Parts: sequence; structure tokens; C-alpha cells
Amino acid sequence: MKKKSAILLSALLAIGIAGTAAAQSAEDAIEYRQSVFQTVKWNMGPMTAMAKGEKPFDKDAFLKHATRVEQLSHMPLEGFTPDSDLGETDAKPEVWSKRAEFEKRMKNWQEQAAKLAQVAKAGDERAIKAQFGELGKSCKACHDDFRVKR
Ligand code: ASC
Repeated sequence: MKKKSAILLSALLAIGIAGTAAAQSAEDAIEYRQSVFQTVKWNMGPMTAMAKGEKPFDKDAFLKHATRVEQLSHMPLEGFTPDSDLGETDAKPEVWSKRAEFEKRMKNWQEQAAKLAQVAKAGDERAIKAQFGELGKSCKACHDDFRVKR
């Protein structure tokens, strides 16, 4: 019985892994990066509200969201695969034609997000709000040149 379940489990795992590997289409890459950005947006929301004073400042909540954004910031780049420039995407062709500049701005965003997570850990409200402003600028810097305006 034990052996049978082990065989069944490894068969299921093999099917699962093969299924995943076969699914790396351009469409999947677009969905992948959009879902990461959607998750970033969700976590930016409460921090934006706190920075604007629309929500009371909550140090622990800010740290939670800032930590998530820092972790998420390392994820979208690999979704901008060579063949995923066409399709249902707001990414401009410049993401591919000006790749070095695009990656530089991505890196800046990652650095600003890392700084925010650091400052959030220290817990000083003014410093946190100031660094949140810098993070927002790094989002905008990429959106301005690399994302279609809607
Ligand atoms: C956000 C969000 C963005 C950025 C951008 C910063 O909260 O959803 O796209 O910040 O507005 O300028």
C-alpha cells in the first residue's frame, strides 16, 4: 500500500511538472508579469492611502506591504520574454528595443523597494513616507517610457 501510494504520487508529480514545463508560452509570460504587477498594485494601495493620510499610519501594516513589494520587485523581469512583445500587453516595443535602459529602470525600482523595506523596518514615519515617494517615482519612471498610456 505504501509503495503503491508512492508510485501514484510520483506519477502525479511527473504529470504536473511536464504540464508546467509545456505551458511557457508568450501568453503565459504576459499573464505572469501582469499578475505580479497586479499583486504589487494591491500592496501599493494601503501604503499610498497611509502616505496620503487617507488611512492612519500603521507601522506593521506598512512593513508587511513594503516587504512584499520588495520581494515582488524581483519577479516581473523574467516575464518580459523575447516573444512576448505582441498580444494583450501594455508593454511598449521599447521594452525590447531599449532593453538596457528598461533593465536599468527595473533595477532602480528594485533598489528603491529594498530601501523602503529597510526604512520600514526601522519604523520612522517621516523617513518611510519620504522613501515611499522615491519608490513611486521609480514606478513612474518606467511607466512613462515603457508602458502604453491608458
Ligand atoms: C502605485 C501604482 C502605480 C505607481 C505609480 C507611481 O501605487 O499602482 O502604478 O504607484 O502611480 O507613480
